[in-house]
Amino acid sequence: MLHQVNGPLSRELELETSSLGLGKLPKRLMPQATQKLVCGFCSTGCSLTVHLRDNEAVNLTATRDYPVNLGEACPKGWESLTPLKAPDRATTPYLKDRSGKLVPVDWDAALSVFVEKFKAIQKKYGPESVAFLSTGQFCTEEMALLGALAKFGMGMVHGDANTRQCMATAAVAYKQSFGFDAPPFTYKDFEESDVIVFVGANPCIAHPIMWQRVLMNRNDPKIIVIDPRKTETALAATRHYAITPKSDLALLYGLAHILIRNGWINEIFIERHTQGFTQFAEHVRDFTPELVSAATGLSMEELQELVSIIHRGERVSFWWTMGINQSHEGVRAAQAIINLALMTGNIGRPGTGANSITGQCNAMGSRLFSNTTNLLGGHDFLNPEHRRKIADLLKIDPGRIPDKNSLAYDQILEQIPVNKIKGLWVIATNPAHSWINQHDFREMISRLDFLVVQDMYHTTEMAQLADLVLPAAGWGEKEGTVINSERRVGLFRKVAAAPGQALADFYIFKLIAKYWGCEAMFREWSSPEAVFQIMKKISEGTPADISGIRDYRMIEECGGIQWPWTEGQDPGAPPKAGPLKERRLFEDGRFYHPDGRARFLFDDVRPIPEPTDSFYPFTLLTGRGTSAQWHTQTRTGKSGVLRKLYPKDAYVEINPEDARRLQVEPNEWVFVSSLRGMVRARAVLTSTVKPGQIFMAMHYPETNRLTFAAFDPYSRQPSYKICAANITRLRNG
Ligand SMILES: Nc1nc2c(c(=O)[nH]1)N[C@H]1C(S)=C(S)[C@@H](COP(=O)(O)OP(=O)(O)OC[C@H]3O[C@@H](n4cnc5c(=O)[nH]c(N)nc54)[C@H](O)[C@@H]3O)O[C@H]1N2
Ligand SMILES: Nc1nc2c(c(=O)[nH]1)N[C@H]1C(S)=C(S)[C@@H](COP(=O)(O)OP(=O)(O)OC[C@H]3O[C@@H](n4cnc5c(=O)[nH]c(N)nc54)[C@H](O)[C@@H]3O)O[C@H]1N2
Ligand code: SF4
Ligand SMILES: [Mo]
Repeated sequence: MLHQVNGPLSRELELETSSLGLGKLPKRLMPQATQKLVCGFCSTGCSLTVHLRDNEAVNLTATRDYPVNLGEACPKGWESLTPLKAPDRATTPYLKDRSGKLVPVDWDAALSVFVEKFKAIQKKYGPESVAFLSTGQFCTEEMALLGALAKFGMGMVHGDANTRQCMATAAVAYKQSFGFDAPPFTYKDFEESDVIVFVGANPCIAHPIMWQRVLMNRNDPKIIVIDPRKTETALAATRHYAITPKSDLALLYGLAHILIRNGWINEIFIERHTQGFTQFAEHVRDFTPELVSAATGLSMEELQELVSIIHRGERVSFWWTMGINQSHEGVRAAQAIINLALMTGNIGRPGTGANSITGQCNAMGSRLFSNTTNLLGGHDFLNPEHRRKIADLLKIDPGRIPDKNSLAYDQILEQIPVNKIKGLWVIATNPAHSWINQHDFREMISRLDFLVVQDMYHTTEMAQLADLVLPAAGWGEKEGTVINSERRVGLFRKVAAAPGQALADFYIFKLIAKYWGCEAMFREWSSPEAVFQIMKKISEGTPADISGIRDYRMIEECGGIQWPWTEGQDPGAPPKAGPLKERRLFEDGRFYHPDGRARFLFDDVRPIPEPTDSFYPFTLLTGRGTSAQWHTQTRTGKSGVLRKLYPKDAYVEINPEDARRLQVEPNEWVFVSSLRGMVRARAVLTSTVKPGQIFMAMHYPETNRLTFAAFDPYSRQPSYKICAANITRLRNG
């Protein structure tokens, strides 16, 4: 049954379309009885089917015939519609008044102030003095428009995204090793491996539906988990190796050492498809089992056993997530995983690969198209040919494209107190909770002349610091594409009207272009789907070529399409589209470096930045707490159902032995402190953490008041995962 467009939906679309001269409501936006769309939380990219009645989304189910989730969804997915209706949605723009209070204003006032303030800052301090920080959580078309508007239209040079907190390490590692930022796998590999190695990843909590794919593996696979904590995933694994935090690099070099010593390597693959193995073999010669055992806390037998399992596997896949990426030496650790896959020939075949699992629903879109760490579509700001190519495609003056790279996230922040950056525009991220070391972060932010926050809610920690809040539509209230962990381009669809005057980020950017006076540059960028056509052209001839994806309908019909999909490739007849369903990279052994070879890259192991001492004797680990919580909880915190599934208060996991020594009782309030500060949390006694280690979930604002800002030198990703901390009892204090 088809439903009519009712009041609010048509009013909003009218505003979006008429104010921008976008013409009539396209037929495909007309609501239907059900609408499939990709989930807006994690990078798994499940498809959800929204059921509509009288043009209202009334229910949601997990889509059965989608190749990612096959009818499954996790609690966040099931509860996706609830956060849209929260009472603290930003329904108008808000401007800070003289008393420091955010008061509602209309769009015209908001955008006039936006332009006036940012232009004044640029005039006083130079064009580089305004920067943006965006996200991996909205559509690729929105990322592309924002990146182009900010850099080519508004003259900014510096812009980064929360993907720096998350994926920067994997992106740099792949780029250096493979010649392009290209996760090689397809989810089918979870089902086809006979050995599955998870390093610093807890998919039972963080990617529950990927974990379902592991459970569908019929080869009785050996599941290996390398994590200091006995996580939910470790509990379900064949073997858990509880290494000393941040000893991954030593461990991985040690495994390579034993493999080489035993002759358990694939010489043919190494010879034909790689470069640098001899030097690498030389490097790992020092990483003897004795040394590695001391560094990792694993016994020599455990090391031998782990190597034997990898050797005996015919299809070994390696998967890593934040336990590797968030590290002071994350890039080299990720590459040490890549090296293991290369030297054993475990890449390019079913059930193999050196596979980085992404985090947010569109981390991959951000890596390709946000115009932050690289020029649109994986191009290079420093390459004049690339700048000319993009300028020609967009019909703009090449001089408008910056010929230098953006500063990284932490460097942007550091420029604030020294008056180099004075205006900041924060979009769809909440760093006043999620950025490392909140004390420093807030100090830097307080030195801005003007802070704009664009979010669904006016109550986030970041919005509360803003001078101007722009109200954004969220998932389900707009359309566009997102790219999941296995490079699958999927679709967001509009199934609900955004509340009040909130607008899709896409149309906020269009309005800003108009107020800034550069709308002519974006005439062709008239709708998300028009931008998708531009992205296709930009991608042509690159490893992430999507020129063969005709339009949104084709994406829908095929159940998402993995990149690359090149113009002229035969998709088969939709909806069957057999060859489109599951594809992995490097089946021909050719990598993206000009010589076609992957590189072995390595470095010395470096000491951890903040070791424990007698004042701070505990290693504080951080990460995801439950499958019902998402990051800073601005969305998942709005669902009563989800709230029942996780602890209300910040909590700290302590080993019972330590608790006994400190006389801490279960559920007691304790102080957790680090050199950055002290917070209160409830004690949870559990042997999932080892003695001397404690764990806090990132979903509570307390956690990043303690973390220590150290960074990987290549990726500049924060090393969130460990710092030195102490526990004291409240009752004594
Ligand atoms: N429910 C839920 N799911 C999510 C998210 C969410 O907020 N909630 N966020 C999404 C996002 S953006 C991301 S990036 C992913 C993150 O997904 P994961 O990376 O799987 O989750 P984390 O809990 O951050 O970290 C994984 C593990 O790293 C371990 N670890 C800590 N230090 C080390 C170390 O030195 N070495 C090793 N080997 N392991 C270590 C931790 O103990 C933890 O169990 O989850 C995504 N999915
Ligand atoms: N200690 C510690 N800290 C961590 C981590 C850790 O493991 N340990 N993990 C890090 C990682 S991997 C990540 S990815 C970050 C995540 O950190 P954040 O990006 O700060 O976390 P979110 O809560 O997802 O913030 C997204 C914001 O965007 C808003 N939003 C959602 N959809 C839209 C939209 O369509 N448009 C607009 N304009 N706004 C929208 C939400 O309301 C929310 O305020 O946290 C990092 N912080
Ligand atoms: S696993 Fe991820 S993509 Fe799937 S329903 Fe849950 S949050 Fe959404
Ligand atoms: Mo992330």
